[in-house]
Amino acid sequence: MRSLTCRSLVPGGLLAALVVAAASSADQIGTYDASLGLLPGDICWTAVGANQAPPPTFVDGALKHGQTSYGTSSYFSRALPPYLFADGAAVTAVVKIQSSTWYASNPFKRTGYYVNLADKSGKFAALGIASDRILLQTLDQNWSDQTYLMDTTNAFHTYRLAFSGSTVAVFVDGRQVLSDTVGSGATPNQVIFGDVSILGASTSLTKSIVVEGLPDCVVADLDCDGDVDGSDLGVLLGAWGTDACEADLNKDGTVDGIDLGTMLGLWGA
Ligand SMILES: [Ca+2]
Ligand SMILES: [Ca+2]
Ligand SMILES: [Ca+2]
Repeated sequence: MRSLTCRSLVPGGLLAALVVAAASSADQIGTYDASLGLLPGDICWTAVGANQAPPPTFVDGALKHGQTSYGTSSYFSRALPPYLFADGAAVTAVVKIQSSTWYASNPFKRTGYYVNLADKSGKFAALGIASDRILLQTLDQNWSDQTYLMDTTNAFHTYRLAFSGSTVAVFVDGRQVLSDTVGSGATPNQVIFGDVSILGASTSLTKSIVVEGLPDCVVADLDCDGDVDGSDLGVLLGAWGTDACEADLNKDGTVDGIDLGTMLGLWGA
């Protein structure tokens, strides 16, 4: 379902700087900073949903995800290799909501902007941001919601979804406003963020996204299990000739012999 390539999003001359930046933050992955005027080279953007969302663009120095198609959930995500959260895992988004509402069709509740963390044990929580409220959602077969009413429009706010033991909390501009017990469920390993178009009118600007507390795998350890071996090779060969971002180790837009050479050079690491 990938619709975007790293090639189209990352100016090649700046890729090296991004790689260095990613390597220097051992417990941070998925870092995007609009002040750099760049999409992150270490994030593999993937559009998910029946209707593919358009590529994110820059507006006024921030990333604009939407507006996306009407009537079908569609959003940009990064699907990560299998991982388990380190204690204190968190995702922080600096977002300005331009338009969105919220939608309830029990047990599912959605808002226009969505941040989701789920690890391979099923540990799960999601933050939904609408123009008039935010929701903390945990998945434990049923959805449970904590709601905080606020006007999210007109200004950028810092939203932080943070795990601590069995608790997940939401902070807005540094102040805790919601908390709940961490959910569990069958959700795939994912970090998702972006506009959700289920409402048809979700648009926002994003200044930065930082994901913390996940294992920092070596570049060729595609399944993030601590070594580079046949299972990783299988992933790479399965993506051969495509623009699959996770397997495109040098982010030049094609999975080919260059990437294979990099993987073989790190074999067993
Ligand atoms: Ca591996
Ligand atoms: Ca392995
Ligand atoms: Ca490549």
